[in-house]
Amino acid sequence: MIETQNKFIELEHQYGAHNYHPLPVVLSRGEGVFVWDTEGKRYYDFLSAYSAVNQGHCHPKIIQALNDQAGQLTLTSRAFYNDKLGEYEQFITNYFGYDKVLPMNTGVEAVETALKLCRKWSYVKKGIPENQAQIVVVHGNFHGRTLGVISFSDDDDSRGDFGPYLPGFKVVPYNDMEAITNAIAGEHVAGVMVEPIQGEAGVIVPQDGYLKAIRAACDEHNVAFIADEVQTGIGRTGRILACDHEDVRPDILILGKALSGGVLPVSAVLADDEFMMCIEPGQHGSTFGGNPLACAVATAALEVIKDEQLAENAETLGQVFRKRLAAIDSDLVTAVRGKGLLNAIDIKPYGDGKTAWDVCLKLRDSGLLAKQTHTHTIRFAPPLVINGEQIQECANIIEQTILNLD
Ligand code: IF1
Repeated sequence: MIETQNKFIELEHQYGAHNYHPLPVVLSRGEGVFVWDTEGKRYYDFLSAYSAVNQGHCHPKIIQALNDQAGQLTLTSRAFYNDKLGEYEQFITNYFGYDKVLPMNTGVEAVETALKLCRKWSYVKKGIPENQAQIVVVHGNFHGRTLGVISFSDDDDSRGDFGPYLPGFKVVPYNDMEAITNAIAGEHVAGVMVEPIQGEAGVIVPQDGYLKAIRAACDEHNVAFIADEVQTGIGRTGRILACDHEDVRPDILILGKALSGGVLPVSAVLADDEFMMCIEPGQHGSTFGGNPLACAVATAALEVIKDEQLAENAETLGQVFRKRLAAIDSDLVTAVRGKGLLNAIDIKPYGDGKTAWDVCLKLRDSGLLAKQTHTHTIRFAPPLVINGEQIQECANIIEQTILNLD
């Protein structure tokens, strides 16, 4: 039986780039909070494809939208109009409260788009001298894998041996109000981009008021506040957007991942006309950006979030879950943190140098899939459709696994 799984693993090893080191499990089906491996074993998915399946795997309403559109018209390119994009643009701009949207595909494409938009606005509207625009970013940032974006990463794996790097970025410590507000006041600053909660850095939740301080400094110095909500958005942290926890409205909002419910790559940049109208025809684009299939899927994915009150569910069950994690009676757990259903624990090395990876292997054996980040942290991010009984069952699995680590 296991040889079937090994066959799939060996095929990936032989014919695929080795740019990941996956947990040894081979999945073949997903539904709601569950995934199944090729042997038919069921797991709770506590990664949600890095928060792309907030609505649960293969949500019926989203799949229905996909199927209905797939046989009708999937792609026109933006060389022509179609009967899906305009209505989607009206829907999503009303949903998030912005004048306009620029539709893209992957998260990093939306991040690159936001950075270009910010630079363009700073030259056209703010009057920064050409090629002098500076964008403030923070230590521990993760915004994607393109050359431009890794240029301001301070993670060796993401950045090493990919130079030369894109200039025009100032990196300051995360969650340091003075550092970021001073940087925003600097010369030729066009914008500041942060994750409201840092995902890959290990679910780093900034102090209350951090986002408000950034917003105030941006207002004072006419700097664009760019929020990367690719991972924290669409209900994940207990509000529709993580910025909503501080009632802060970014100037440029970046969405991805769960914008499609994990069905196909859909991302978006939202902004008011002050910014968005700085881009003129021919100055930015994408073959698949805003395709009819993406429009149909993303509309359904966003409707599900509100119809099923998934942000509210994330808020309620996130509190229950963190309370359970904090109650685990083990000195191996050195920290519990998160918001909504984006949570993480830090695990001390144990046994003969075993780390969070080994804990994830044990969790897998107990029917729960999670992934470590940066050696000692395990991120727990189930689909937001999880219910109270299931969150308790999963807390039991995590607790029992940790209490029985050898
Ligand atoms: C990988 C995690 C990493 C993101 C934020 C933009 C993007 C991401 C805040 C780019 C993507 C993914 C990428 C994937 C692992 C995962 C990830 F934090 F979610 F866990 F790496 F940090 N902004 N995050 O988190 O979106 O282009 O991938 O659609 O690259 O290993 P993308």
